[in-house]
Amino acid sequence: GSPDYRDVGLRFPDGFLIGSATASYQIEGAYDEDGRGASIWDTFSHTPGKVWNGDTGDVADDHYHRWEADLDLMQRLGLESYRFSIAWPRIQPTGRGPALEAGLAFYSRLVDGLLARGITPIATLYHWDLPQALEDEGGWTVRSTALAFADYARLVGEALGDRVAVWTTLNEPWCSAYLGYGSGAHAPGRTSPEAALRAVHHLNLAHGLAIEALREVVTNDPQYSVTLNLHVLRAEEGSGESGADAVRQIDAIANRAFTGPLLHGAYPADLFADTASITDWGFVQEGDLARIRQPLHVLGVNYYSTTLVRRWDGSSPRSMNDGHKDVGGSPWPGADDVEFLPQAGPYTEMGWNIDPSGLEELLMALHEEFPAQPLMITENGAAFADEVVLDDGTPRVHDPLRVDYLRRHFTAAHRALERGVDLRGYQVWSLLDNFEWGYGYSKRFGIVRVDYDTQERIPKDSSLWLARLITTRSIPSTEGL
Ligand code: PNW
Repeated sequence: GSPDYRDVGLRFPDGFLIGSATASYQIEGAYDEDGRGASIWDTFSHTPGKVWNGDTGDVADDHYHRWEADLDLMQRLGLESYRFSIAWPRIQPTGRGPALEAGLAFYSRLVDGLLARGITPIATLYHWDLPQALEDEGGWTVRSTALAFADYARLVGEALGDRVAVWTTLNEPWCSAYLGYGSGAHAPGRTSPEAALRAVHHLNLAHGLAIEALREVVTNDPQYSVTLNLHVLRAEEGSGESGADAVRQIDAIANRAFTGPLLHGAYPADLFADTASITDWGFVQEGDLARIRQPLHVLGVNYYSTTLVRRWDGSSPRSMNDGHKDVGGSPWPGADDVEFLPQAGPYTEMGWNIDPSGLEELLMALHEEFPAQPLMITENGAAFADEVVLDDGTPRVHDPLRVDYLRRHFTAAHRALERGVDLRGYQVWSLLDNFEWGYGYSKRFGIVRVDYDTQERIPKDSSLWLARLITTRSIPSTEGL
C-alpha cells in the first residue's frame, strides 16, 4: 500500500534550506505610504464583491512597520531561509521611471536584517502586485509589460544585487494569467480566454528578460529561479483513453505552457492545437523562446493538492471542483469539455484535498523530465480554522492538523530526496496568517497567528514543530509541543 507519510526521525542533509514564505501584498499593509503606487490588488480588493467580507491589504499584517520584530521572530524560530516578495509599486509607483529610494530602502533593511540574523534571503520580484498604471495599458496581455518588468528587475538588482542569495522572477504565473485574466477570481479580474493566453506568454517573456537584466547588474553570485504551481493531475478511475486525454490537455495548459518554454525552449504543439479557436499565438515573436529559456539554479515548486479530471460528455451538469473560486469565467481556456471531479478527503479549510503522495509524485516527475534541474519547494502549507487558547495565561494555538499536514509533506519530500531528486530546500507557506487573496483574512495559513485587532503575533504549535525540525534536522514527533 501507499505510505502514510508520518515517519518521524528522517534527517535532512546539511545545506537543505528550511524556512518560511510570505508575499508583499499579503502581509505589508502601508498601502499608501512612502510614495507606493496602487497595484491591481488595491483596485481589485477595493471593488465591492471581489474579496470576501470586503477585506483589503490596506493594513494586512502591518509588516511594513513591524518588519524588525518579525525578523526577530524568524530568528527565534531558527529559520534558515525566508522567501519574501518585493512590491513593484513601492519601487516604481506607475511601473515605469526611476526607483523610489524609500521603497528600495525598505527591502534593503529587510535583507540586511535577514543576513544579520543568519537567514538566507530568497527574493521574489513579482508575487502578483502589478502597478495599476501598467494594467491600464493592458497589463500582462501586452508585451510592453514584460519589457517594463525587465527595467524594474534591473533597478532592484542594482540596489540589492550584492546581497540576495536567490532571485525568483515570478510566483505562480499560472495564477497571474488564468485567475487574473481568465476566471477573474484574482486581480485584475478579467474573463477572457485570449487575454489569459497572451498573459501566459508575456509572463514567460518577463521571466527571461528579468534574468537577463539581473545578470547585468548583480555583483554577488546569486541563484536564479522561478516558482510554478504545477498541477498534479489524475484521471478518473476507469475513464480510459478519454480520461488520459483530459489529463494531457490540462497538463498542457496548466504545466507545459510554462515548463515548455522555460525549460525546453518551446511551447508544446498540443497546447497550440487545443487553443487554436482562441488564438494563433501570433504574439510569440521570433527570438522570444531563446530569451525565455534561462538556466535555472533552482526551479521553485509550490504544492498544496491534486486535481482529478475526466472528459465531459455533456450528459449531466459539468462538474467544476477545481479548487478555484467560481466567479463566472474559466481558468481553463479551450478546455470547456473537461470536468474537474470532487476528490477524497480529508480537506483543508480551502476545500483542497490533502494528499502528500502528490508532492512525491510531482518531484519525481520533474526529476525524470529534467534530471539535471535542482528543485526547491517554495510553498507548502495549509489553512485551518485555528483557535487561541489560554495555557496558564499564555495564549497558544494548538494546530495539530497543520502539524500533521506538514509532517506528512516533509516525509514525502524526504522520500523524493532518497529517490535521488536534487531537492534543495523547503519553504513553508506561510510565516504569518495573512491576506489570502479572494478569501481575504478568512483563511489562516500561518505557522504564526496574527490577531488582526492588535497585530499580536502568536507562534502556533506548527512553528515550534518547524523550529525543532530545523534544529535537529530531523522530522520531529509531536510529543511535548
Ligand atoms: C499560492 N488556486 O496561491 C500563492 O503563491 C500564495 O500567495 C497563496 O497565499 C497560497 O498559494 C495559498 O493559496 C494560490 O486557486 C492561490 O489553485 C490559488 C490557487 C493556488 C495557489
